[in-house]
Amino acid sequence: MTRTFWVGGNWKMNGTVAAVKELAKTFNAGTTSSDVEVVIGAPYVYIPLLADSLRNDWAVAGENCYVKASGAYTGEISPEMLKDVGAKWVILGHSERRNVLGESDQFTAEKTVKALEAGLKVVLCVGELLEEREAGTTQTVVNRQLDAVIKAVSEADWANIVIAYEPVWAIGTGKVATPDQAQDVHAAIREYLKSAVSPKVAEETRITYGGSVNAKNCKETAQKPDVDGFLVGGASLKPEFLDIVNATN
Ligand code: G2H
Repeated sequence: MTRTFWVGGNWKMNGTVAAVKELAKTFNAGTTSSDVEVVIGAPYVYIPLLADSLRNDWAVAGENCYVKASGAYTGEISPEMLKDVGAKWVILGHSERRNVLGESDQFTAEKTVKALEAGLKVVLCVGELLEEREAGTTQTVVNRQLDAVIKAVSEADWANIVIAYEPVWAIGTGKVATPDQAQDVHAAIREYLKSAVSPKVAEETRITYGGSVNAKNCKETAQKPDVDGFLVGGASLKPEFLDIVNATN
């Protein structure tokens, strides 16, 4: 089967009302191929505005969520709330959640379950730190992060999960993984899904790359057989995001 190319923006903690309107205008005017799925992750407060302003063929994502639908959890946002204000996706397990906010593999897996139950699709981020890569433990770390989710969700749930492989040493550093480095880890992730979940899930799950992706470096990586798209941070706040969306053209 062919996996539909998937490109996500991750605005992180950036934006203003004016910038959201301006970016939506820029993206709405862009020509994109019909066989690419595009999702923009925005800070909670801008989701309703973005969902209202953005072209209908692109979707909006939250960048995180909590594990309860409602209740006394001051400051948290539920998957149900994200859905209520127009998000169709949520980014979970981003390395900034794992490494800056201290979120565990298990908490990420619990969030994944709750988000899927609420009807959101999930961008599940995994990736190793520089010292883990240098110690040769990249695949052990990535498999461990995946394992928590594999144990928590059903085989059918994988139809609503996109994996984003984001080596932490490449995030926001300008130090992008080479096309071969990305391909090697993506192929190993697919192999792992084959044994730990099923050959069908391995074949059908989109595995995207994130970490300093830009309009210049995306083309070659996009050609790799196990790279099914990108999760883009800094460059998703610029018009060049449209070139990344069109990376396979
Ligand atoms: C990795 C990526 C988006 P950037 O975090 O998720 O950010 O493209 O800025 O490295």
